[in-house]
Amino acid sequence: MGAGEQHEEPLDVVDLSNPNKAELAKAVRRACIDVGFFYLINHGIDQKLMDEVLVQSKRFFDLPTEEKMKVKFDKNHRGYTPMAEEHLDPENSTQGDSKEGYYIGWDVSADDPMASKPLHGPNQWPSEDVLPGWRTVMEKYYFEVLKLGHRVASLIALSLELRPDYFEKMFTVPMVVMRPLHYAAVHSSPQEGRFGSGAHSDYGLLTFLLTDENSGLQICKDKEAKPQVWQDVAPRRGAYIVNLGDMLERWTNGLYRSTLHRVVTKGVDRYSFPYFYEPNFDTLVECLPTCCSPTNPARYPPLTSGEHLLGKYHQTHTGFDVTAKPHGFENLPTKSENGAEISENGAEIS
Ligand SMILES: O=C(O)CCC(=O)C(=O)O
Ligand SMILES: [Fe+2]
Repeated sequence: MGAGEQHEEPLDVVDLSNPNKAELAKAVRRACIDVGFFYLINHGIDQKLMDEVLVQSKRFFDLPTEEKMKVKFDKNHRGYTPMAEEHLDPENSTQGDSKEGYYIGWDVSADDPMASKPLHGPNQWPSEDVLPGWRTVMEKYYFEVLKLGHRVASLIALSLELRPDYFEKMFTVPMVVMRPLHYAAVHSSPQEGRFGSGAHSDYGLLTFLLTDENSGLQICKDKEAKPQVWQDVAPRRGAYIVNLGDMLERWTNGLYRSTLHRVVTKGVDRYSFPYFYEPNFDTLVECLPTCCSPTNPARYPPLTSGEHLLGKYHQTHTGFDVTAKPHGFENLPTKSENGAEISENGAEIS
């Protein structure tokens, strides 16, 4: 196969119905080291609920723009992001991503002291008159997948020879965010720099991706390869496509991979529903004890989960004002000339 050509990548399958935890942890470890992506099956989320959130998501995106703009995303990073608002890979694309989305996070009421933190606050909801029942379905899904996130995080901990509850205390007011997405029925053109989603790696710990039956997701296992080779990841009904984010790559000292991916649309509308499982704002992301040693010292300086995520959103959302809420971080990551991210202390980060 010629350079740059695409072929389908059969991902490892992790079957959560396997009662043998050690076997499961081993399968997770292999997938996380090799690709950073796997299919998750028998995960316990009802297929009907998975179908229903996609139906409800389409109902929202079918609304007139004027109606959607009533819940346009706010300083808390919740609500509607219009078509092309996000620009995930400005270096290789000539325009914003051909998608619209809707951020739903942990609901922190406006009078809660936590609401003063960046990326925290009340969710926005379309009016019940316009979309009756929408909020109920979305909230149900949010909490069901949250439980699944805890199960998989516990497996990740086991796979790293940590206590199964290692990550538990980091999820009391988590920055878990889900984001229904609608991709426009246009043809992406990598040659001309047009993408559904530009190339990126996810920011946080784990992503649970639900998609409709339309293909489009591609991964690039070796981001340094020239030219890059992109492989299709087929949708698989009933399964989640789980992938790891930069925070976990950093936490594991580069052992687990946060793999580059993008979406190339094929002229049909496409709906997907990523669920970003991220820890509390103040969680310290510091090399895990089982991932460094005197011969393999920590490669990244510690930073908080909030600092990490704020920097990421800041880089990719044209409408996100990182200064809208005080955060006390002066060293938000910026792009270096070669595109790698650096923090102000000069360290290159993932
Ligand atoms: O829509 C997809 O298949 C992928 C979406 C994605 O990668 C993201 O939102 O981070
Ligand atoms: Fe992604």
